Amino acid sequence: MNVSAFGLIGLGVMGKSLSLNIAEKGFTLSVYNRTEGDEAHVVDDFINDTETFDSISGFKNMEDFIRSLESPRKILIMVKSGPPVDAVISQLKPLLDPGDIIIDGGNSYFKDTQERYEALKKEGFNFIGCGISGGEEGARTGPSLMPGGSAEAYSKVKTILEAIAAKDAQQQPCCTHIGSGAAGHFVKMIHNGIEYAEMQLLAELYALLRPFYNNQAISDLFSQWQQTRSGSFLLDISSKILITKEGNTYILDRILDKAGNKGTGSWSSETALDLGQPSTMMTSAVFSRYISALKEKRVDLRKRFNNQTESTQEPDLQSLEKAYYFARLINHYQGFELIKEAAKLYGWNINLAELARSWTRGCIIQSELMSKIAIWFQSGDDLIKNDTVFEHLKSNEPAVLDLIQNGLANRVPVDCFYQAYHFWIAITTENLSANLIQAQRDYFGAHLYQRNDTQNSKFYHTNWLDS
Ligand code: NBP
Repeated sequence: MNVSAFGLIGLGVMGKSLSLNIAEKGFTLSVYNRTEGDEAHVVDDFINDTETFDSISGFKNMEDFIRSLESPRKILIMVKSGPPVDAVISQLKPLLDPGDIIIDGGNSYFKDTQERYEALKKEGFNFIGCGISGGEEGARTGPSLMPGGSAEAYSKVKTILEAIAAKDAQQQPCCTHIGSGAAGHFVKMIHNGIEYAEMQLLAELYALLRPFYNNQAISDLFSQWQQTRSGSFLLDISSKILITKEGNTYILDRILDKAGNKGTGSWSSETALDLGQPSTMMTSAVFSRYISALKEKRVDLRKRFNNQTESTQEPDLQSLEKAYYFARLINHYQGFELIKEAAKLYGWNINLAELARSWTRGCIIQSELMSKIAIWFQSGDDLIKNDTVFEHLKSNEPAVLDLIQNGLANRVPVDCFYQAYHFWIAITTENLSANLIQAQRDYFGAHLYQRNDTQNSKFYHTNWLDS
């Protein structure tokens, strides 16, 4: 029997597209999907699909699938995160040999990945948690890949992963070994956290503009920005979404304003809280989605306003673009700081310039800014201290203030812009009011405080009631 170079389990949206991408790059591939219930025909349908390549062999029996793979076996699991991943791993283990490589390409929570990595290592198997971004289209034509696990295991799958990945402006693959253990799934999670805030900023701009401009005009404005430093995949698709019609109606105008989520934004936010990192923008973007979900309550409360109109002050378009770039700088800064902190804690040696480079194509947060960040990281890993970044933030503070004031005047919530501004003000303030917090803590709980009139780092307590 001919053996395949690679195996893939899970012919869902992503699995099918990745399979075609792998085959197109000239690798022989075995694919497996379970055959429960309605899924009995999934493999046959895929293999019979006109686009399917001869180099793909389909299997409905796991033993046959495993036998069809060359050694060491390299198997990509593309199933939903959580229990399905463990179910597939349990099915695989008795059939595998030591040294075989399992890759989880789903959006798994990084702590699950770390546990699986350690447990499988003890049993002699290699496990790579690989973040994949780009959606269905990216998976088919070239996603951004974020593989973790051991460098040795990565070296055995590098050729295939790099072949299917998107290529950056210099034709280098948007795939780099991120770090050991769960590093790959960790950075994918933060990628999604950054994505949440990037999406929310665009939604807030749309909210500020729509009382004064129609969809076509907002789309035109976004298209203009697309040609500038503000260009990005998300800006581009937003510009297209704004003018897509169903008959004579814009589809956007018919979409209920209740945002869904699959949890990666809240995972990122929880992680920021756990690591003591002020990732305020992604967290605010998550909360904005949660508030949007309270549609019935919003409709109910709104009725008490007697249809009073609110938007009267037109926003200044130049300020908007400057404020947008400002807020995106803060968002990316916060995201990369969170990655740095986790890398320190978990002992991952993450090359930030390489990571940013691998996000310049193929993924949802690819942008002109990301290309600049990849270069800026080559001369230092503290983005906010970069002269260009700092000067931009400093000089565009008034534009963000202007945007926020416009939002407040028109009663348009702009939480994410507000968080960017607030963070910038706080991070550049020498004396915050936390001395009062420390005093309160010491007053009611004897939690101690440090003093600013000594050079030592000792902690002090005051008997407040006796003073
Ligand atoms: P789909 O829901 O389209 O496909 C999931 C696949 O998992 C199906 O083939 C399903 O088989 C299979 N599966 C499940 Br669910 N439980 C299984 C089990 N216990 N044993 C065997 N197979 C099982 O998901 P998708 O959109 O392709 O996403 C897959 C992963 O990739 C997810 O973790 C997702 O978060 C991640 N991801 C998705 C995107 C995207 O844009 N969609 C982007 C990046 C990452 P069945 O056919 O029998 O139900």
